[in-house]
Amino acid sequence: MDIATPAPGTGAVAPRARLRSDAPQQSLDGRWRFRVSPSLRSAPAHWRTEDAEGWGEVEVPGHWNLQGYGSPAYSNVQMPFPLDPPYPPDANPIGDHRFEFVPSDGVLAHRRRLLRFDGIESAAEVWLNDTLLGTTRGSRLTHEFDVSAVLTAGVNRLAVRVAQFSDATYVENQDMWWLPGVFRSVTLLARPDGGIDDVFVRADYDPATGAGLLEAAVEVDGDRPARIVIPELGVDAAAGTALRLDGIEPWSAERPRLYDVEVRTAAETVRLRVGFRRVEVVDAQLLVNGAPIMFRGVNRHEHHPERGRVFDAEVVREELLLMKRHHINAIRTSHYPPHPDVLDLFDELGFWVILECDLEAHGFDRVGWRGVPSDEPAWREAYLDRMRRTVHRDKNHAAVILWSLGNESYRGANLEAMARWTKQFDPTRLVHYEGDPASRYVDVYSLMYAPHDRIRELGEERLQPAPVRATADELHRLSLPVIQCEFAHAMGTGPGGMQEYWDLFEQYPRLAGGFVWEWIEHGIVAPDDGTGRRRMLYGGDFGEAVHDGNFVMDGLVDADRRPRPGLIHYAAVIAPVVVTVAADRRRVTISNRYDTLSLGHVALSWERVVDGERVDAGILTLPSCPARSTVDVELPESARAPRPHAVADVVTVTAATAGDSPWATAGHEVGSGQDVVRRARPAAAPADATASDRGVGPLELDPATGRVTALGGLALDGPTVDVWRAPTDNDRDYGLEELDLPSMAERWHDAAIDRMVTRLVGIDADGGAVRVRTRTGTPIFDSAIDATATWSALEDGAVRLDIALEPHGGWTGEWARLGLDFELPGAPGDVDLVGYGPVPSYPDLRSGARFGWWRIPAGELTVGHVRPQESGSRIDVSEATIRLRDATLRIRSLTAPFALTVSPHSRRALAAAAHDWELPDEDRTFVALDLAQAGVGTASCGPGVLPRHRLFPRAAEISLTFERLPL
Ligand code: IPT
Repeated sequence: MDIATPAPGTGAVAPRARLRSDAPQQSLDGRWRFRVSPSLRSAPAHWRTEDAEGWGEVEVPGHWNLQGYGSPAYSNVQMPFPLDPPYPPDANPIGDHRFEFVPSDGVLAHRRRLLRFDGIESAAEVWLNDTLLGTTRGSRLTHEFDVSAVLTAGVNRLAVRVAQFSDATYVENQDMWWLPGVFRSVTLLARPDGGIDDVFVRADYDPATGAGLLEAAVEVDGDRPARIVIPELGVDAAAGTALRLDGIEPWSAERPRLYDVEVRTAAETVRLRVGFRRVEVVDAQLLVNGAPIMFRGVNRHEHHPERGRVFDAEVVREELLLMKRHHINAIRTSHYPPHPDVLDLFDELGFWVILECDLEAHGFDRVGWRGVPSDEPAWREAYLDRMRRTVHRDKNHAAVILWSLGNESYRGANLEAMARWTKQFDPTRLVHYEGDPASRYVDVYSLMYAPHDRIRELGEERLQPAPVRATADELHRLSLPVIQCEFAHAMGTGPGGMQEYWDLFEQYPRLAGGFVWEWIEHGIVAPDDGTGRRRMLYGGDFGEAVHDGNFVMDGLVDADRRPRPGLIHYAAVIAPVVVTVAADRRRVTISNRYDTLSLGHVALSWERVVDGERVDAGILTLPSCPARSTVDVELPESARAPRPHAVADVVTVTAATAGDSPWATAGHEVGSGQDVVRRARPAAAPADATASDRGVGPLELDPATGRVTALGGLALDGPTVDVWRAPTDNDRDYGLEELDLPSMAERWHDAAIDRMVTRLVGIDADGGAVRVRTRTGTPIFDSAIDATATWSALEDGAVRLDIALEPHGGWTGEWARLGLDFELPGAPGDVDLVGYGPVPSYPDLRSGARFGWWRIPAGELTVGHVRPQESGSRIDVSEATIRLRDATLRIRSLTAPFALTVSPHSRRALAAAAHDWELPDEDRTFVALDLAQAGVGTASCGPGVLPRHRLFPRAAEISLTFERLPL
C-alpha cells in the first residue's frame, strides 16, 4: 500500500452526480470484521485472505478510534507528526476491514455494478474477492469502483485497508479530531445497461421575465436517448434540449421552491429536485435572482459527541431546523463536503451554501508555508481530483451557490487550476477561496476575523491604508463583494461585537454578511465513570503529544446541539425584522431585512407591562412591506397614556410568523423591539436605629474588617471590591494578538488584579449610619480602589448601602469589571430579576436580551462551558431576588442598574478547573454586583473588545438596598 504519494487515488470511475435512481442498490453497512496494526510495516501481509474470525468488529459507518481501538486526537494547525511530505509517520494506525456479503438478486440482475464509498479517512486500498479495485484519497469525497467483472453470485469478500495518516493528511489538516475509518456508507449499485450515469441540470432563472431556463446534460450508457419530465410543468422533452419555462417560481433560501424532475431512459429513472436561480456579481454586489443577498451564516462541521463525523439523518434535520429557527440562512460546509444527504436538506429547508472542497494544508503555516503542496506540480492532479469529486457529486443542488476550493492552504498554481476548472465546468456558480491574496481566481473578496475597522474600510471601498501600498490586486479585490467566511469566534463566553459587525454589513451594499465560526462544539463524551455525569472531553484529554486543548470547543451550540447564549444573541443580531419603538410611543418602525420576502407572513403584536404587570396588549396591522423596505405602524393611545410606575413601564412590539413553517409553529418570533422607561425606586424612610461599628438594624459588621457578616441572621459575607473576572476563552486570546500585547488574562495577572487585598481604613458610626472606608489594592503595585460604604437601616426592614469607589494610585491597564462581591451559604436557587434577560449578557453581547421581570432557574444562572470561565452576567438589573438554602435575599438599586452574576462557583475555582465536571461543590452562592463591565470581544480568534466596550479605571457609585425576605 502506497500511502506516501502526492497523487490522487487510483482505480475509481470518473466522479459523477449523486443521483436518486430506481436501479437496485444494496447497503453494505453493518458490523465488519476489524483489526488494527500500529504501523504499515507491522500490518500483516495476508490481511486480505487470512481467516478473520478471530478479529474484532466495528460498526460501518464508523471511526475505529471511537469504538475502542485507540483513541481520538485533536490538533488544529499543528501537524501531529513531522512535516515531511508526502510521508506519514511510522506510528500510523492501519485498520484492516473485512466484510462478506451476498449480492441481492436485484443487483445481480444487472451486468454493470459499482461499489461506492462515501467517505474513508484518510487513505484506503480496496479489494473485492482478492482483486484490487483501487485506492482512495479525499476522506470526505465519494469514490466508486467498477465491480462488474469482480462481483459474483454467492459470498463476496470485501477487504479494505485504511491508513489513519497518509500523504492525504498534509492536505486534510482541518481544525478537528483525527478520526480514521470507513465513516460513511458503503453501497453496491446496479447500473442498468442503457442507464443514466450522470446528470447535470442547469436551472437558470431570469428575474426580468420570470422564466426558467432548464438544460440537463445527461450521460446515458450506450448513448441511448433520455427524456426529461417535469410533471408539474407539463414538460416531457428530449434531454439535452434547452427549455424555456414561463412563470417559474425561483428558489431562494427564504422560499426554497423545488420542482420534481425525472430523467428517464427505457432502463432507468432518476429523480431530482430542482430549484431555479441565478447567481451573479453586479456592481460589487452578490445577487441571486437579481436581488442582493446577505449571508446570515455559520460554519458547519460534521460532529457528534459519540459518533464523530458519522451522519445521522434525524440529528442533522433537527440541527438544520434549529438553525432556521435562529434565522441562520447560510452555511459554509467547513472544510469539506458534508454527507451527501445533507445537500437534500439544504435544498429543501433553504440555505445559501458555500460548498467547500476537502482541502486544508494549514500545517505548513508553522514553517512559513515552505513546501506547501498548493504550488507543487506533483500535487496538481490530487488537487484537481478533489475539486472534481466535490463539484460533481453536488452539482445539481440549488442551495450551492458558491464552490470553495478549500481552507487555509496558502496560494499556488494548483488552487488556481482548481478554480479555472470549476469556473469552466460550472459557470452558473461563483468560486470562493479565502486564501487567494489577490482574489484573482475567485469571485468574492473573502476574509476571516477582520476587525471592524477593516470591514468598514472595505465597505467604503477604501484601499488598504499605509504602510501597505495599494496594489493592482487590491484594486481588483475592491471590485468584488466582500464576505467574512469566518468571523465572531464562538468560543466560551462570547462572541462579543457581532452587532457592531452587522451594523456595518447593513450599511454598505458590497458587504454580503458572514459566517460565524462555528456552529457546533466538537466535544467528545468520555465513557461513564460511574457517576452518571456527561463528561465532555477536548484536546489533550486523550494524552496527545501534540494538541490544541479546548480550541475545538467554539460553537454556537454545544456538542449536544443545545444553544449557547451566543446563538440567542446572533439570532437577534440577524433577525429578519427590525422593530424600533419610537420613544414617544406614537409609532413603531418595521424594517424588513429579508432578501426576497415581503412581510405578508408576519403578524405584529404589542404589549405594555408596568411594574411587571401586563396592562394592555393588542394586535397591530402591518401594511404591505416588501423585502428591504421599512414601514411605520401607529401605536394605540393606550401605549403611552400616563401611568405611574415604581420601576419600569415597557412597551414591547413583537413580529412573529402568522402561520406554521417547517421549522417553527405559528408565533415564532422574527424580530422585536422595546421602549423601556425606568426610574430608580424611591428609598423607604430611614428606620429609627442606632448604628455602631458592629452594624445597624438587621445588619451585622465585623469591626475588625468592616465587612458584613450577617443580614437578619443570614450569613452574608462582603462586599469585596473587585475588578477581575475568571478569564474567558476570549480573555485568554489564543489567536490574533492585539498590538503585540499579551492576552487580557495575562495582563490582568501581571497587574495582580486577580489577587487584590483589602485594608480597613476606618469605621465610624454616626447616628443611624455606619461608614466603612477600605482600600483594596493589588499586591506588588500601588494601584488600589478606595471604597466608602455607608450602611443604614430603613423603615421597611431593608438596609441601605451607599457606596463610592474611587481608583487610587498608578493604574495603567484595563479592568474586567468594577464590582462588589458577596458570598452566601449554600448553592443558589432560582433568581428573579428586573432587568435584561433571560439570556446572559455583556456590554458587547446583548442583542438577544430583553427588558423584563425574569425568573432564571438555578441551572441557568451560569453557562456550562466545558472549560470553566466567567459567564452568566445579566446587565442593567435594578432588582434581584436570590433564593438560597435557608433564606431569600432581595437586592435593589436606588440609583443606576447593575450587572448581576449569581454563581455556585467562585472565580478562583472557575479559573483553576480544566473541565466543568471537575468544579468542586463549594456549597456557596457567589453574587457579583458590577457597577461597570468590560465587553467580552472575540479575541480567542479575532479582534478583542472594541474600545467603546472596554473598561478603563474609573470611579463609580451606587445606592442599594439589601433585605432578607421570609422563605
Ligand atoms: C481558522 C480556520 O479556518 C478554522 O478552521 C478554525 O481553525 C478557526 O481558525 C479557529 O477556530 S484559521 C485562523 C488562523 C484564523
